[in-house]
Amino acid sequence: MSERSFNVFTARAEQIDPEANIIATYYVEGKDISIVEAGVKIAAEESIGTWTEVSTATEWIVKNLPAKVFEHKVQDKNTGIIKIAYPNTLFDFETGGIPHILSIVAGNLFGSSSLQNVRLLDLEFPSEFVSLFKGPKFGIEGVRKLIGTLDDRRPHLGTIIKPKVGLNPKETANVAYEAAMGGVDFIKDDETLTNQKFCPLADRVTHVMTALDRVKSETGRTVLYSPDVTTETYKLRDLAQVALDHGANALMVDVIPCGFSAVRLLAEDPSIKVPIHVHRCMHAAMTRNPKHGISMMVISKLVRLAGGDQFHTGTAAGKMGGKEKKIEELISINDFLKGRFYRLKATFPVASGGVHPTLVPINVLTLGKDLVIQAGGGIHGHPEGTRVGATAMRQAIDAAVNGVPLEEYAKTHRELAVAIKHWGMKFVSDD
Ligand code: CAP
Ligand code: MG
Repeated sequence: MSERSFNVFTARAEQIDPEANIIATYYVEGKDISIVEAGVKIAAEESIGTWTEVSTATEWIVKNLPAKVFEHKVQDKNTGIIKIAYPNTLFDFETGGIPHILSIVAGNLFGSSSLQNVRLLDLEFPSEFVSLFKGPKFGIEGVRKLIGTLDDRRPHLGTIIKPKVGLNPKETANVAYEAAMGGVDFIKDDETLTNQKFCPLADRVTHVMTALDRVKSETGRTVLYSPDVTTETYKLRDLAQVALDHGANALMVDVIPCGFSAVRLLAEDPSIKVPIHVHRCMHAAMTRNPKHGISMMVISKLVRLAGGDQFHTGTAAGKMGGKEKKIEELISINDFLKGRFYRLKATFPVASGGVHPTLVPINVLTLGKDLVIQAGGGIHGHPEGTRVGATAMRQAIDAAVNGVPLEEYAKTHRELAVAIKHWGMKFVSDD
């Protein structure tokens, strides 16, 4: 690395003002280069550099625009953690928003031939950037107010209509009615269902909401239903309107296929007065490899900025994810979503995927009560059907929040006992 590059693309930590920069933390593995050299390559590529020196760089550019490596921690030879400060002047926060940020902090660098691996671990934003976002419209408190759990603050129970696709609108509504009568607070479409011919969105929402209105009149309970409006950006607002016009009291969108801006478009629209549930399908293409890609912490920060009211972050035990999945990472992500982040409301973390009653205690004990515990197969796969399956899940939640061992609670709660007998007490861990 030339001395000039070192001087242009590095700085001492005390020279970096977090209010004047977006700060990115990366895990890097240099190919026969040190992590500082790897960091300089990233800083150059993502700010003013390219693979060779150019005569056209003006004094102003070199003074004001370079990204700077300002912290590094070697883990092993050419492997370690670096922090890079990207000056606010590099961006137009108002126009560029999240897409533009990502084109820089998560852009060409992933393909650099100088790096064996690189993973974007975290992003820290200046208040100038965060102040442009409205964030979640409802947040945890707003969703709890809709469901009526502001006082008892138990975890919410959600379900995913299963089979994930194929039911017609009436059949979908029957499953929704049974799940709601069994005790679920929240019902979502699966991430692959939108407006297919076998279950058109408008019909589905009409039938499901009629069923949930019946639940309301029979039990007094409000149950949210989030139809999936995942579609092309230019069609998103109209499809969301179709769902709202037919009574939807929540909306769902797949953030990775649609983009963070799709979440923001729905969340920041003042005429959309329902919570936004955000599914993360496709995330594992970026998050699964512990050495390369983008962390769930980064994705979670962007979803909260964009305004997701509920977001899938994973389970303490379930079916998704692999050996690399770390519980402490999941806890830190959920703590971020629930914690203070400038003035933005909190986002409800969702634990879903392979969950059934036996797995409820470990998820509640590990992830806390400000949690949406979701089960698809774990409810609709109960030997006595959906309604009993939902009741068994609610019983497992009650046992967990009251600190009663599940098998003890099952002695006086038949639905739970049948579930435990069916799935066993050996919980399915992610590994
Ligand atoms: C869960 C689910 C969700 C997963 C996604 C599924 O169904 O509907 O999409 O929760 O995983 O299709 O697997 P089950 P994550 O309850 O039947 O597993 O929440 O980790 O993104
Ligand atoms: Mg699913």
